[in-house]
Parts: sequence; C-alpha cells; structure tokens
Amino acid sequence: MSPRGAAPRRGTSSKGSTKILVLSGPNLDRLGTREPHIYGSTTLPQLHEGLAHAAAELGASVDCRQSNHEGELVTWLGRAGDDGFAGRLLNTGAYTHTSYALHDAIKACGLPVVEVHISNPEAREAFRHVSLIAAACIAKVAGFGPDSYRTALEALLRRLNQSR
Ligand code: CA2
Repeated sequence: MSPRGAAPRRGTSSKGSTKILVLSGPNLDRLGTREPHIYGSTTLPQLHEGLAHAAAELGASVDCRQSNHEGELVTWLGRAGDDGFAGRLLNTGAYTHTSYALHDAIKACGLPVVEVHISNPEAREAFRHVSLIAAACIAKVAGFGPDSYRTALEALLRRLNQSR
C-alpha cells in the first residue's frame, strides 16, 4: 500500500489496485445476438461484468469500453498512459486486419497491450489471417470464446506483477 498522502504508483488506482483498460472494436456491441457458433451467446455487458469480477479477485480493476469508430479507439489508446492504466487488452475486431492507425497508436503509448480475439481468426477466412496490430502487442490470446478476455487479463496481470 502507498504511504498515506503519497501519489499511487503509475498504473494503479488510489486503492492500490492495478488498472487495466479493455477495449473492444466494431460490431462487438452485438455479441450474443448472432453467430453464436463463432462468438458464443454471452453479451458484451455480461462479458464486461465477468471481467470486472475476475479483476477484483486478482486485486485489479478494469475499465471496459467498446466503439465502432477507429478514431475513438486510437484516442482511448493514446490517453491510456495519462489516464493511469498499467496495461491494455484490445480486441480491435475487423480493424485488426486493416488498421495501421491502431498499430501506430499501440506502439506510441508504450504500455503493454495484449491482442484478444473471441474466435481464432487464423482458422477462418484468409482476410482474417493477417493482424496488422500483432507486431505492436506483447502477446495474443484467441480462440477461447469470451474466455479469451479473462485468460488475457490473468496473463497480463502476471506479467505486470513480474516487472514490478
Ligand atoms: O474473434 C474476434 O474477436 C474478432 O475480433 C471478431 C471480429 C472479427 O472481424 C475478427 O476477425 C475476429 C468481428 C466481431 C463481430 O462480432 C459480432 C458478434 C455477433 C454478432 C455480430 C457481430
């Protein structure tokens, strides 16, 4: 715990827990409504709630956001360091396969980012086999359904705790 009156360590809340930003990209707000054989039947609010519980059990907290707009995701990534996050989980949806802007935003921020996918894009259509963000991320978790997010959160927190 920080001494009384001292500023919290970078990436931790005032209560001392590690703060993780969780971003989901285009169409993921429709999770649980279509294609359950690919994406499962969990909705995004349910996924976010489960992640918040998992984070609390691990002494961390999550701020989960979704946007259908590339520029908004870029802005959130760019502010993540100043906003006091220690790391980020990122499911950029179909922008994964198209966006150099997101690649640059991940690199510029300097915080560890884990690429997350519900499905396994490499086992699907050819256009999903390329990730333009993978080279800017520290790791990737894909193919475990909605559990990919939780698995990525646990691994990222372990990595952050090792480097403290
Ligand atoms: O597997 C993933 O998490 C993806 O990022 C999901 C993206 C897809 O474009 C990526 O290749 C892989 C698509 C998200 C669309 O999700 C929907 C789910 C249910 C209903 C409509 C959209």
